[in-house]
Amino acid sequence: MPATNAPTTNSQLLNWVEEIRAMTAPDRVQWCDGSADEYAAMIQLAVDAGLAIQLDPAKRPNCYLFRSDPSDVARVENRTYIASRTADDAGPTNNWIDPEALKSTMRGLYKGCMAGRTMYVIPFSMGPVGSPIAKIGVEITDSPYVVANMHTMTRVGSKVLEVLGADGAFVPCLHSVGKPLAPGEADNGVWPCAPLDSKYISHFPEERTIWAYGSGYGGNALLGKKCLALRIASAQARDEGWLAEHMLILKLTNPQGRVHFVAAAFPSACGKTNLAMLVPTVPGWTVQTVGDDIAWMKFGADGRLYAINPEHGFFGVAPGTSSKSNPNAMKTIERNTIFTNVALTADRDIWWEGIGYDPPAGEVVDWKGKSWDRKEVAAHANARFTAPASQCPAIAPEWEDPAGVPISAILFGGRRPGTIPLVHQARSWQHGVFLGSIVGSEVTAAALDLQAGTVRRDPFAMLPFCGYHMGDYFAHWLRIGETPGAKLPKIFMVNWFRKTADGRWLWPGYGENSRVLKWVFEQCDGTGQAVQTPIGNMPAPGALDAPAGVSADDLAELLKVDREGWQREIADVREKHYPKFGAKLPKALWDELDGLQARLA
Ligand code: OXD
Ligand code: MN
Repeated sequence: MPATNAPTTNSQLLNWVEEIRAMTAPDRVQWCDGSADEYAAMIQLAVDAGLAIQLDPAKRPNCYLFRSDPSDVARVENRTYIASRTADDAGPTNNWIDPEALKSTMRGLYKGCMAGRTMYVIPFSMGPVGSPIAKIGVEITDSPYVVANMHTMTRVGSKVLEVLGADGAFVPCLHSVGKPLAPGEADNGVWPCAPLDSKYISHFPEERTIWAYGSGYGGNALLGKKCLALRIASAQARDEGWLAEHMLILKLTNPQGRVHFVAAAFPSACGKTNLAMLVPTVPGWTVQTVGDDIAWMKFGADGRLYAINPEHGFFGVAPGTSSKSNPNAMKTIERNTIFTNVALTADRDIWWEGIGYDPPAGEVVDWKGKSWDRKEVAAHANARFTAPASQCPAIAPEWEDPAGVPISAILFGGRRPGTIPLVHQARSWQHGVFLGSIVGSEVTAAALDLQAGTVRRDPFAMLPFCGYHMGDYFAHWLRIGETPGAKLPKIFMVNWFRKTADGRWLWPGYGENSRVLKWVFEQCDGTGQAVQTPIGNMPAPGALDAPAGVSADDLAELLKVDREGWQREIADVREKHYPKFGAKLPKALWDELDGLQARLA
């Protein structure tokens, strides 16, 4: 019986573990303590099963490479469900199934699904253990890969059970790879998962419960990240008056040592991790990292919003990461890192497209485990590194402060070759919510039903991650702005991705983005020089220096109000974007759209 050696007296937890054990029928149950020995044991199991390869310890100590099944390489949005009691609570932009019907289907899948495997019980904290902003989850999984990744991405172990106590609340997170083993069968080098049409990433927001089945990869399987810290937490935040957001958090210090903390939301693939770890080109300024993907923000006694990064590591996209794009990330992954779906070099090191150097001589093995033919990519486009945040050379000393850090500015951005200027500041909180609601990113390659060159709107970068109706989510943001005594952050929209008509980048990006951060800082500090425009405040002439290679004309283009472009933007929002949210789209946002149109006329 599992309960006999369970390291907790929490009866809700014990009952749940027993219920899942009876349903999934594992060979054994193991309670995870979060120790280094446990991590090493998980990795050893994976190595023995032919699922992991140790990299050269002289070059990359304690680093391992995993290769997933080619069908199990990314989040599966079309298999991700928000099973709230009514379809209207999930809203038109989430997949909804009746919760009882979904549970009945999934119980059928879970029945006996852990046969031949160990069931691991992982108590974890999202946020510093015991922080008033943190939340406890418990993940049950049959995957040693998940256990090892959860060690890095969350705080796992006995301390969490102490805080949970005999009657504390936790979010139950159930996960199985969906590949039971017959007697005597082993994985034998084959990444275990289920076929696409039996994968389910299910959320029950009223019950604060997650059931995932069939995928062993990333956000589908490490349930603390997108599932708990965004989809379930966003529903909790709505009910409790705080914010659970898809945002990085950075600390910005000026040459005089003054500090402002900034949170920023960008859709996937817009360089959030790079911005969080940016090395400024402006002399005397520093950027330090608090988080690269998720921010939980609550009001402090002084009326400011305080943010924590609920995560404990980085699950970053490897391709494109280089000493130029992100030197701090490259240093972070020098040791104690799990790599998934990158290429393996002849000298047993990692390699990927955009790493900034050619692979050394000799055979390169691609992410599928085949000798690389140099025709297809060597690393999968969504190959990842899982590395401890504490290893980041730019980690901010406050990153584990249980009180969180006070946020002065919130940035929204996306990849927009035209219209959206380099930076503009919202005129008010309500206008800022409007800007968040129209965030979009250019579709860069024709994919399925998406047409290259069109804008895909991803409001607040939360479209795949909001656990309830997006119209209600906008209303929640507006309500936050009406909190009595609130000293709200200023809101900005940024765009590093402007191009000329013939496709030339207007802005170099990377470290040069510090010039924009500097203006944002000055606006927060009351020293910024700004001009009012119909779209909001923008840097006054001379307030933002052009970096080398950006001509005065380029800068003028980056900072101009493109009236025709904005008219097209307004028409797209009015005709195609806002109608998606139906009657729940707050009137205040229609008013903002009308107001913008009138100011531009
Ligand atoms: C992520 C994403 O994996 O946003 O962080 O897709
Ligand atoms: Mn993300």
